[in-house]
Amino acid sequence: MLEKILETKRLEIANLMLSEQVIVPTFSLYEALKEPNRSIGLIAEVKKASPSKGIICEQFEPISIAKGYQEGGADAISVLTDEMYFQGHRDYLSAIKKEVSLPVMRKDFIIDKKQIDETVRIGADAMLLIVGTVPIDQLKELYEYAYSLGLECLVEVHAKEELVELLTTFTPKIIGVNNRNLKTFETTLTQTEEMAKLIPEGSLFVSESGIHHTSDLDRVKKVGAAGVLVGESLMRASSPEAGIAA
Ligand code: IGP
Repeated sequence: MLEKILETKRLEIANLMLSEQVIVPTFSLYEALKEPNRSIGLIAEVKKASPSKGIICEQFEPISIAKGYQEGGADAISVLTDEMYFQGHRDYLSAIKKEVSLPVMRKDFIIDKKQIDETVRIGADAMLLIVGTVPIDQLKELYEYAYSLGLECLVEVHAKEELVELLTTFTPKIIGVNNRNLKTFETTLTQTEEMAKLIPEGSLFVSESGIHHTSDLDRVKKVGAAGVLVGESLMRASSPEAGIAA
């Protein structure tokens, strides 16, 4: 699946057109996670669909969802911009950025500097980088390039080996542990618990995917997660605010 997605990205990159204007990032994801509204930071995700679940949200109104997240007390917003597999759009991010005063993170498969040039033009404050999508040295270059433009990165890993490889090359300020197994699509918080021990003191870490209950928050908080990234369970709630409250 990942290979298929990356193939699509390479085609998109070849056809990418950039506008002149750069929008300077305004809100820090790092700071938001460091001083969260609750005992653990919440990055709430605007996500219409996914390859594993299909359509998650029928009545998809990205701006009102993001506003609801803000009203509900989220610390940051994540917006899927991949069109082909997640039915996202970069215009959703640009529109949301204008309406909320929280850090907005671009969730996509970023494997080329050109996409980072695009990311600062659509109005993101932060973006996702995924270990395993490009060789680790290249990932480091992308990370440094993003920061040079004022964009923060959440660097995602799926396995212990990936985390070890990452940390021998560079130490991201924000590390995401994805609880989803990319082959089976199953999620388990054991993933976060096992990798937590390897996260360096100076980095914040976020537990991503498969978070549904307050007991899940307690579990990942206990092992030191600064934040969680939640998509599906908030998207399926009766309203974004109600989802966060629950
Ligand atoms: C959210 P969930 O299980 O709460 O919907 O997961 C988020 O972690 C997930 O969307 C995600 C993702 C990604 C999506 C994590 N890493 C990379 C696309 C690409």
